[in-house]
Amino acid sequence: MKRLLALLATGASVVGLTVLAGPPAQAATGCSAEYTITSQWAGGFQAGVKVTNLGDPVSDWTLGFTMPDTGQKVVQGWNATWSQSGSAVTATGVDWNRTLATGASTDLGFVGSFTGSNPAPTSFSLNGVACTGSVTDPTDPPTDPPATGTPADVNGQLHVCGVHLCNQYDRPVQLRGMSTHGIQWFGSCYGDASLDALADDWKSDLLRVAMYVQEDGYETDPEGFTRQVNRLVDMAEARGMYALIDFHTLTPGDPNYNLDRAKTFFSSVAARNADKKNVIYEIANEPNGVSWAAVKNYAEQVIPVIRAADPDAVVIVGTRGWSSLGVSDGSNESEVVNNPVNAANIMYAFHFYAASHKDNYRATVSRAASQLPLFVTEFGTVSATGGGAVDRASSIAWLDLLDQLKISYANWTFSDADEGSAAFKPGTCNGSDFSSSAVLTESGALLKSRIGTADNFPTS
Ligand code: IDC
Repeated sequence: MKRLLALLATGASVVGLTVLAGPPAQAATGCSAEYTITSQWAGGFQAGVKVTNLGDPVSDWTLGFTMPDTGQKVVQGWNATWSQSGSAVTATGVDWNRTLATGASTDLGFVGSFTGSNPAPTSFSLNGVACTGSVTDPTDPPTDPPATGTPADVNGQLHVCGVHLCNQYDRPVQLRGMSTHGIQWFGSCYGDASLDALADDWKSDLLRVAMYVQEDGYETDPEGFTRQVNRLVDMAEARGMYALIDFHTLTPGDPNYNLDRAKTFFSSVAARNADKKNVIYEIANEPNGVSWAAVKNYAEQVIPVIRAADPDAVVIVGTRGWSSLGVSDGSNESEVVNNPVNAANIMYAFHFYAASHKDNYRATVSRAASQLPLFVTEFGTVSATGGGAVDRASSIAWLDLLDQLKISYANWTFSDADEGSAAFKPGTCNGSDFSSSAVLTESGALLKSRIGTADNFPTS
């Protein structure tokens, strides 16, 4: 459902408007607001608002609008400080989008609830100046010119800012990409041709390198697997993609079982890749059957090992219940919020499988996203077994939510495994075609279409 509202004003009033340059006799004011409901479910919805300043530059702004139905409430918003009093909603700019030049836009959004109907808001205003007028042509929205260069070139060294992943310009970014399957099994899927396709055709921002520790993985040949991981880091770097180094613990679920291996592995890969800008470390894929306290203890021992060698890289910590922020073990994000890992520049992993994990998991992510830096380092479009049918509706609801919240993701898997989560049909990796639609599964086609849209990474 897409509703567009656009409001234009040129005008006379200077009420509430901060003018940056030169005191004109009458400052030009005006805004357009493009309101879009990106998904809606029983009693809830997500909406995005693109605000464009059509007047003189502002160094501070507050957007106001009115909810027409008394049951409509903003539950949680992003990219602004949101509040609501009765039917009046306000959203005030935050550090990185507080200044809006003439013609500049910023994207805000919120998760809302409603009881009766859910009509589009009315009476949009910017800094108290009512924006009235005609409707913008939705086919011609104002956009920033696309940044040129690869994802790693444009964004450079990443860091965590607030709850977001930020680029070298200190602006939030969302990376969208794919995860390998277990590299001990699917090595033939990760050669030059397939990674060229991932970078050039899929326009993937990242490659997650899933290095299982058990199941014939790292523990059987630490040096060999370390070499394989480094090789894939280099191949991602050569194609301008980020590389997420995934220490793929799964069974046993207590990451402390692999603590010594993790220290050995991460001290080696962090030293070897310290000067690269494209590396992110994921220290435990899916803790399970273990308390958050035990996971936190593991993280607080492994992170210093990484920092000693590579001080500025982002580190991602798995969460309880197969990286469900505890939900799959009957808990929720509060155990992390109340007892966070004692380290800076870290994010927390959230995983889901769209056919198994639905509204209550999405509600958890919506809530947690304003309190914890989240990275969906793995998700599938199918059931948690990795197989079964693609749940299209749930997958799209998830991807829309992640886009709105600017949460980065990697999809399981960029492989030709004989299971519904694989992007390629079985046998594809024996051939040389990784680009045509003929080799894609339903899941692969869906993900390629989502990942391949323009990134529009901010560059200032
Ligand atoms: C699955 C693979 C499957 C393999 C199995 C056991 O798809 O081929 O036999 O692991 O190693 C996860 C895990 C991920 C799982 C995936 C699907 O991180 O290793 O892969 N899954 O079951 N968490 C939830 C689902």
